[in-house]
Amino acid sequence: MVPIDEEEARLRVGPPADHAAGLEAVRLSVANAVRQMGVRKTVRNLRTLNQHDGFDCMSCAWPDPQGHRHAAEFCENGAKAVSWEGTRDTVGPEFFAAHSIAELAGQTDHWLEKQGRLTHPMVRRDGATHYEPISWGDAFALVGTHLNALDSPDQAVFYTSGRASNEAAFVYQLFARALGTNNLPDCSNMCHESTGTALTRTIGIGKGSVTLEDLHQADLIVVSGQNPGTNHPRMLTALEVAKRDGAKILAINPLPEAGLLRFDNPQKARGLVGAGTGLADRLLRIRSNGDLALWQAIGALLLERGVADREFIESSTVGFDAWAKHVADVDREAVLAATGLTWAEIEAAVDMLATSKRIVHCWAMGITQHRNAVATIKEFVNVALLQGMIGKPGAGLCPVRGHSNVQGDRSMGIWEKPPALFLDRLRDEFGFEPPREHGVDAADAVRVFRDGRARVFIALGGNFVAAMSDTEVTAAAMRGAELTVQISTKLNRSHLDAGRTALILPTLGRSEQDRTGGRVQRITVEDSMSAVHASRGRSEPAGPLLRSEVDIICRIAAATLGDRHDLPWADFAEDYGTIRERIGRVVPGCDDYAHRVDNGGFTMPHPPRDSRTFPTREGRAVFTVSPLEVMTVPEGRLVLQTLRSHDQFNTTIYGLDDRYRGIRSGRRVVFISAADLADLGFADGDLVDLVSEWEGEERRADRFRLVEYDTPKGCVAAYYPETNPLVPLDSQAEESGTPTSKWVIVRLEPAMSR
Ligand SMILES: Nc1nc2c(c(=O)[nH]1)N[C@H]1C(S)=C(S)[C@@H](COP(=O)(O)OP(=O)(O)OC[C@H]3O[C@@H](n4cnc5c(=O)[nH]c(N)nc54)[C@H](O)[C@@H]3O)O[C@H]1N2
Ligand SMILES: Nc1nc2c(c(=O)[nH]1)N[C@H]1C(S)=C(S)[C@@H](COP(=O)(O)OP(=O)(O)OC[C@H]3O[C@@H](n4cnc5c(=O)[nH]c(N)nc54)[C@H](O)[C@@H]3O)O[C@H]1N2
Ligand SMILES: [Mo]
Repeated sequence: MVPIDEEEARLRVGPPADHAAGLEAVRLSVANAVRQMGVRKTVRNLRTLNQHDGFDCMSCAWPDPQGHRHAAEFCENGAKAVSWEGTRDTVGPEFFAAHSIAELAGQTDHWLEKQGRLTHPMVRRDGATHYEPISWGDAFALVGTHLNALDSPDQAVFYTSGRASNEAAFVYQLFARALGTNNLPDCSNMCHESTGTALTRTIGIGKGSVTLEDLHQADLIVVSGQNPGTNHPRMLTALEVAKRDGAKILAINPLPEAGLLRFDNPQKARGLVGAGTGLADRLLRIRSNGDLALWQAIGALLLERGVADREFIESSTVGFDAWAKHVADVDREAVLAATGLTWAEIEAAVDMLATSKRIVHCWAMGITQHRNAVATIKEFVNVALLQGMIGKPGAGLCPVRGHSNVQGDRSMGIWEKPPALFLDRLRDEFGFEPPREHGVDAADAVRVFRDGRARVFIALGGNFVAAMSDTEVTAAAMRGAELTVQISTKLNRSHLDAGRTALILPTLGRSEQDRTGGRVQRITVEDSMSAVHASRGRSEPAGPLLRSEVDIICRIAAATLGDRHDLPWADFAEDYGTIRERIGRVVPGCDDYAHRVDNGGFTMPHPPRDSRTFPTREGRAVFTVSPLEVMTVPEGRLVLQTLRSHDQFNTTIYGLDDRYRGIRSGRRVVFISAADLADLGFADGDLVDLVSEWEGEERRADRFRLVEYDTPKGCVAAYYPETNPLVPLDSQAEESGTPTSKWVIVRLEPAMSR
């Protein structure tokens, strides 16, 4: 293990970058790929990544261009994800014999995943100190025995991380519902759930309303609470295209993220040689959680200036008058306090909105992971509706999704609150009555294990223990489970803080060839803009024993349900085409699914985008009124946002650098303003412990280096998942239940020397 002090000694802090990507990024990504995969595999993988007949990048949900694609249709971080999956290192029985679970638990998240790909099914028997090998057959039988011994199917929880394919997701939810539970939490609960909640209420569908083409055609793109240079690098290309055609970009972020400032497109000679494209025309350096206030003020100012698409408001919306009255009364002092902006800055943003004809609003975790996230997103919608910026070319709402298939998984029914229509169609297709009662979301999943109300936890990918808030509580809850089953590619925290009996089931990654049932199988995915297409990996699997996700789920299902409900698990695994036939008959908007994905894919219907129809209760788009609440921070305390470095994918830590923010060889840093350092009597470089305060409780994360940074006073930032122990389980967004990962009240204490 790398002790924290050693990491502390290695940590280097330099100046942050003022631009993203460029030649440096390409060089780094290819060199890293070759190191991990070797030359041949690197060429094969990177050549097929995001190509029409290749595999879909697993790094984010950004869409691919419809027509022409570059020979290198990927970004630095996509290449990292592929290399990480394609590594030649493996973790097999010898590894687990040599390392006890307790010993592995002392390692960092970076170290754990870096050991390589999981190659054998492994079990930790109740009371054992080590994992030992188990045959696939015994593993499936073991899961079946535990599930069949439950008093109620609701004692089982089926988690999904958003990398699972549509086919895997479909059979997984079918299995859970055939067993009798809607306990299908997913990573979306921690991610864009606030978006889904807000959009379903206001426009009648929980997905974004734009295509890539709309972004290209926009004349204003607003990017709120998102760091695309790191997390959606290919989005920078779309921003560049729009800018070339005269679009303006308004970015709203507490931090001056490099990718928002300037972009050197590595796919173009221009990017290779020189200056690149300046991106944001205006960057509003907002205080954490100031967005609700900002957008209410923007609404008020637009109204004052008489900006409104009256015809659209009349014909297609309800609630305008109440909203207009509400924002007209907005308290300007409160807005200034909440945002930390000047009135002139807000007016300047309003100028940009008022003079634009085609506006796209983009947002991500800086918006969704707040207590009032749903209200903030509803406010984006209010302003978009006011200007009629939905359902016309170049305009719309663009929540930028995280995991590459998180949106597809939802479409396939991975949801603890499934719509009645979906369940009806499932019943009609498969001839059993699915459960109607809502299941648990991610936070409730922790609660039911903590309280001994659930016994079996199955995870289709992901790293629930490290990704979820309140790490200590979540880990203890999982250790209390009778059985945990992790379908995984790499070793992670969730295999160590696992149930009394614990299974690790190694699975194929997306870049690998899937020969389940003796034929080459394809899978399908849906991107952030509702485009569905096929994906097929070509690499040799990391080991001969690996099984596909679909195969593993179907076999667990068969071992559990036998011929209950007469579901054709063997056929599904034999030929994924038979799953696609069923998807076509069950999932709304997927008619003729198998045929359409065979022919190059299609875009899922989206009534507001397609025809300005709004499937809400009112049958129209809905203006909503949200009270303006200014979240305050107690004296001497700071608000912490927990975010991603450039060298990680969620809990997967590729390396210890965060190039754009000037950090090398370490992750335990807290970005803090000079003013806060001075006020609190600390200096740049000091080591501190972070103590979070929540309803009389305290949570700690020790030994972080303070880094003076250009962040608003009172607002500090540090990396996730190291800071997840600080996020209280009960600190959740209203209505959506998303953990408030961007709003954690902390105080700093000098680190005790060791
Ligand atoms: N390489 C890479 N790609 C990824 C991921 C990854 O970890 N690595 N993760 C994937 C996933 S699952 C997701 S969900 C996305 C995440 O993509 P992002 O949402 O870009 O991820 P974060 O790092 O959480 O960044 C949050 C941004 O919001 C800003 N912010 C924080 N609080 C506020 C606020 O109150 N108001 C405003 N306006 N801004 C705020 C932060 O300064 C930061 O720039 O990326 C996906 N893509
Ligand atoms: N504090 C804080 N917490 C957060 C966030 C935050 O911003 N701040 N962000 C939240 C967000 S947006 C999200 S989406 C969640 C992410 O939560 P998760 O999706 O649960 O976590 P990941 O880190 O993406 O999961 C990584 C693991 O997935 C497995 N894996 C990788 N590829 C595959 C595959 O192809 N198949 C299978 N079966 N397994 C695979 C590997 O074993 C790897 O260790 O975290 C959330 N947690
Ligand atoms: Mo996410």
